Amino acid sequence: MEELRVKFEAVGQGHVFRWWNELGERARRRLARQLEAVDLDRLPELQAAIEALQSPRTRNLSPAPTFTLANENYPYLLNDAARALAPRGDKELREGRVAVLLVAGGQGTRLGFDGPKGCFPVMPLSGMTLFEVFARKLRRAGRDYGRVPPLYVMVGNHNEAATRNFWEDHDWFGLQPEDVQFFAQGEMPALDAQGKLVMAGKDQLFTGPDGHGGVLQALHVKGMLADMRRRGIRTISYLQVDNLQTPVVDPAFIGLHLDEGAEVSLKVVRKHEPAERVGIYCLDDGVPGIVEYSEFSEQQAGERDGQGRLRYWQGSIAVHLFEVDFLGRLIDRGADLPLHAAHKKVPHVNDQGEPVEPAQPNAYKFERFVFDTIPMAGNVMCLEVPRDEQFLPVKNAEGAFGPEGVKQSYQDYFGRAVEIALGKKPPALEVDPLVAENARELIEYLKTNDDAKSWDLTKPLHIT
Ligand code: UD2
Repeated sequence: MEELRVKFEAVGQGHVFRWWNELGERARRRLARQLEAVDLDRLPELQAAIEALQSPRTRNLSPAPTFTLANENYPYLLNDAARALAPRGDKELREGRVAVLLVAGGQGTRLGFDGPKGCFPVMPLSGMTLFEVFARKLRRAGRDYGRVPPLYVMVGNHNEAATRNFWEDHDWFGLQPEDVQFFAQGEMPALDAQGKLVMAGKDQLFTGPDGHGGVLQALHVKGMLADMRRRGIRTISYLQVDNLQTPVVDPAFIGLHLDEGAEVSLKVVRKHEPAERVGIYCLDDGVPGIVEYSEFSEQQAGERDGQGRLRYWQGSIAVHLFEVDFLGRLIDRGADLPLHAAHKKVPHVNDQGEPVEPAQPNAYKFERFVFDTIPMAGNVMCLEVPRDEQFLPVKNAEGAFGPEGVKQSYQDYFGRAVEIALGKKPPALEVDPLVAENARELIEYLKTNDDAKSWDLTKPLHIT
């Protein structure tokens, strides 16, 4: 213990032992365990991340090349090149070389939901949860491609048990338990304005999830990358748990990715306003990458081309493909993704050891972003996709990306498809992901289903 104390004091962090003498045996052990896990050599890296937040570096940005859509109107068409490559993706799926990685380790603070975000009841009529929507999409992929891609779910320490129990209580939503794996990401401490580690209790250091970029280390440390290799997986389809409308696997996207020899690929949508809170795909000193919305200047975000269109229109929807070999190479060479600092409200204890819930941001939290792998990739492919077909995230408690806004957009989107196929749209609507994942599929299903012609469209319609 003395050794640990000396180490912390040497870097000006001796305050973490402030209440040591008052603590009982168990509390001491708990604190010691936490402190042993802190890599003090990394404190300068945390400080550098705070400095980068306070004085962002000037970037030499330019727009990045992107495969665009042939037709932006409804219903959308990918350009011929993209469509022609779908069979290649299809083959990868049939041969079992694709896995799905769902990141669900965030804290969902903005949504204000007390539980893992994936357990949020999102569907307008049945109240089906996000996790079940993803599981059903996977079952559907199993039907389409003859095998279900294995699912890896990244959770945080704070929601690991709740997430596992939820899946178990629901019998893995019809998936095979051996095809669903959960693994927890790492944690990072927080620093206050004086650069001191924040204490959440007299016997507890504050730590929070290390960002979705923590997935790189977690895949390795928790043996998931090895598991993927054992199963013959070459390509990972990476998704965020908040996006209700994303396909779990997309053969055209996978086909293009392979044809381009990309190590990382991403999907973008056209930003509908300069201030939209999505990362921007662009070139930074000629190198492709995503610049997070918080790190993009207002002036740059608003730049327009000769036709008045946003110069930086490529909003990332955080859907990626990663080659397993590429991630393995990053791990082998000990590559670390950069840390990003954010000024946040962090619960802590005051000088008297009493708990404080701050009303204003009081400390810096640190996260790594998975898209910082993009500049490290040998080749990157970016594909534009239709916004309302593939991007409908549940982010906030209210507004367009709040539960009500999302349910409305969802029903508007599928409602238009019902109207095209049956001539009228119902007052409320839900489509089982096992039936159709997007409007094109729904129109096809309705046009070939004779029963549909006799449905009562004056009442809420639940297509199962
Ligand atoms: C993310 C992207 C943004 C944009 C947008 C699209 C970042 C930093 N920004 O913004 O560029 O593309 O999504 O929807 O990603 N998560 C973890 N562990 C963590 C933190 C987050 O698993 O430690 C998961 C979380 O569960 C969620 C996803 O990552 O599925 C996104 O996290 P977020 O809500 O913090 O990202 P957001 O909406 O600011």
